[in-house]
Amino acid sequence: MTAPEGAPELRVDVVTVFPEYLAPLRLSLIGRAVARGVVDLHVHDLRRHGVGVHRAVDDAPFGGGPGMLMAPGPWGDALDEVVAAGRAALGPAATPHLVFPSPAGRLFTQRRARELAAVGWLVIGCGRYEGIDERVLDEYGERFPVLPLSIGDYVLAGGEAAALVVVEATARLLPGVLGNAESLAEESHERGLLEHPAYTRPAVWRGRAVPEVLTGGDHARIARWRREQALRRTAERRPDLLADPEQRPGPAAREDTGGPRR
Ligand code: 6GU
Repeated sequence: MTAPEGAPELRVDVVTVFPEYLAPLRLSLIGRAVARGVVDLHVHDLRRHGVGVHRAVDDAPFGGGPGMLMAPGPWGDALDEVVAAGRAALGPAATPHLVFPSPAGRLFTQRRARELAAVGWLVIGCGRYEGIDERVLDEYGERFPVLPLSIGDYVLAGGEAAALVVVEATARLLPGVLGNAESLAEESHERGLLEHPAYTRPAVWRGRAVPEVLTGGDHARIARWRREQALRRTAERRPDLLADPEQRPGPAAREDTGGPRR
């Protein structure tokens, strides 16, 4: 374990009935940021606020229907405690952004990750079962920014895997988390395009040669080729990105490659 370097860039509180699910955040790149204190990670067991001998956190939905919902009582107690502990550490005026992973949320994108990387304090409430009683979001939404976020158009068994995704995508954008070896600006989604294909040695593998442009040393031509490949790949795999004005590559992306040849 490394000694803390200074004030954390981001405090992250995760509330869940499966605290062990968040263990991967202690590994690899994000684990290093946590160990160095760049990310101040706190994982809380919702079950501590459960009701009765069974520490129940769920109940049947009003109005009927399949499955169980997470009841508001345990969530209110847990979130009040997390907010109090965070303010004790960060100051009485600190404002958490509350993220609720949900297939019914707005889509979590690279843009949203960049926004979250700047907020200073994230509290992530992981729902299980059919979700969380809506009044929890209404209640905290009167005091704090509340963001129901979906990581894609499919259904998970709970919010924990999505919380891993949100924390990893956000934390790697914090200053000092990526080393020189990892680059931000060039990668997929940072410029509204998928990344171009990439190759390393050997120059020929199983009879397959690396595209000759990459071994020729003409850097302007290489930049042009990569840009064309990124556009072609995006058109094939993700035409929705080219149609989306929020995702469309900006002027900066055009300038330093000379733009696509048409
Ligand atoms: Cl954020 N949560 C759950 N439970 N399912 C999802 C999701 C989130 N995003 C896509 N599916």
